[in-house]
Amino acid sequence: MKPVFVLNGPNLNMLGLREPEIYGQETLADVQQVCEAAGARLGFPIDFRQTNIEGELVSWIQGARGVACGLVINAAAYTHTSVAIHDAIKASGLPAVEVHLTNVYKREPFRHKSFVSGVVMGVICGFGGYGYVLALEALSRIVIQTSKN
Ligand code: DHK
Repeated sequence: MKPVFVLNGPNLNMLGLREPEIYGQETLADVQQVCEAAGARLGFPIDFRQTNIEGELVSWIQGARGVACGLVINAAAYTHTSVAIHDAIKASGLPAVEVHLTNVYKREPFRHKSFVSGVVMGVICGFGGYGYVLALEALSRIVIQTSKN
């Protein structure tokens, strides 16, 4: 089985330290662990990455084409700004799920706009690291369905 790329954007390396009243106590290593456990259960390897650099995220999405079976992406702040990430997801031709730890719709209005939402299968937000597990479950259904067709 091809891996699922789980891609994380800027400042997510600071989870656990960063505004814990908003983002919680979970670290990115904790999130990686739950993703790997979910991947093992669902039957696909997880390639889990984080970067603070927009272009690196774009290159990783490009590199997923033909290599990964799908993408789970938390582009963090780039969600609200990046046409480049929007274009890269579209060009990848891969099923993708957008994830946010927090419910961005309960937060500042600038977080209500996403350049990612229009090019993914669906969006999960507000459930902390568990949202990544939900995204992987949704993705596995899509991948299984597509492989049957
Ligand atoms: C993470 C960020 O860093 C913010 O810039 C987004 C997202 C929300 C999250 O909830 O995971 O606005």
